[in-house]
Amino acid sequence: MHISIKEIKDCCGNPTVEVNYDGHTASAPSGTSVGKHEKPAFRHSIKAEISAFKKIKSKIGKVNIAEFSDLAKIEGLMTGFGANTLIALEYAILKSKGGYKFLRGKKMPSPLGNCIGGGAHGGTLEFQEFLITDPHSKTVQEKFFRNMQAHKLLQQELEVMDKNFRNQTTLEGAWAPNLSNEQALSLMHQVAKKLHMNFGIDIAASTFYKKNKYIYRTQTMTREEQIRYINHLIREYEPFYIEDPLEQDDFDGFSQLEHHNCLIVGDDLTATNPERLQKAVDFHSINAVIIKPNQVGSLIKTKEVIDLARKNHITPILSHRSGETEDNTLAHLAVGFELPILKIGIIGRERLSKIKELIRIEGEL
Ligand code: 2PG
Ligand code: MG
Repeated sequence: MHISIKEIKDCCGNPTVEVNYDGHTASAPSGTSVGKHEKPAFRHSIKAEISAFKKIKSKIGKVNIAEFSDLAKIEGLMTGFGANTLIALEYAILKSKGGYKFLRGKKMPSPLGNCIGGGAHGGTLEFQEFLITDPHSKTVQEKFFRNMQAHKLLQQELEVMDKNFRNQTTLEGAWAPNLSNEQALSLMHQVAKKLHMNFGIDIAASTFYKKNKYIYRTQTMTREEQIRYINHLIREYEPFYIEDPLEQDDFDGFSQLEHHNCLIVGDDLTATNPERLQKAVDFHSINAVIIKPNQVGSLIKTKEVIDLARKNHITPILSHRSGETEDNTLAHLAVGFELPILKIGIIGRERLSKIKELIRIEGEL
């Protein structure tokens, strides 16, 4: 069987790997706001990892993969590797076995699209992402068109609100205006209401948490102030979704947020790691969790996190990374694992490749 590996660049220019397994190629993404509990993309240098991979590829080729759990045998051979090499290989294997069909799922996710952004992804807002989704349309294609409509409408609104707006975008193709967090929140609230859609935010709070304080451009907040502030934002703007509103180790703080009408989502908090999700369950920290296979660097563990979330009534949400490639495996994982929400961008080839594949799968189903 043919197996090969090569270095490529993701959309942010970061090095990553593309693996070819039996004629099927796949690659792994990487993040910009990387949580401290994530597995590193590469253990040593990417070059060292590529040559180590070449040494064991004949062993990999001999592993018989008849069902998903057989990937554990591949993972057993790759313990010394970083997240990206193993994920790229597992994605390529998954593709060679029929993608979503191999995972036996059939349900389409709702795309949650990134419209406005800041934080580590560029621009002046501290909050990293302002996202939108359409709860009413029936098909993925309609839902995606509605996300595009919101993205377009927001562009027009931003041209009026922000004199310095020149269509700047973040790494994920969201608009990067010169506004305050609350101006952006209020705009999202209005646009979502007008279009009968739901909006959410990824605060990515760890990116502006320094020396036990949340550092905003115009003020500094203690942990208690940040908790009160987030609860105020939930009441005032009614987002349906709020991701990483507190720093990545504050399991108890997450439990003090208002969970009744809002999805309180762990991303850096849980890092797609079964032990960290169990801790979040014990603390009642969250009612939704971000699933990013490259955070944990294993599809077997990713599945474990999804199962554990479901068992505890926590909504699993599959997510892209800021540094994506044009690989479309994410679409297959969303359908194959029947994840209800896919967090993804709205513009940019590396985002559209997943959406197009989802729409293609929808046609097939
Ligand atoms: C996030 C992600 C994706 P990054 O924080 O949720 O939007 O960003 O890939 O930079 O970690
Ligand atoms: Mg996040």
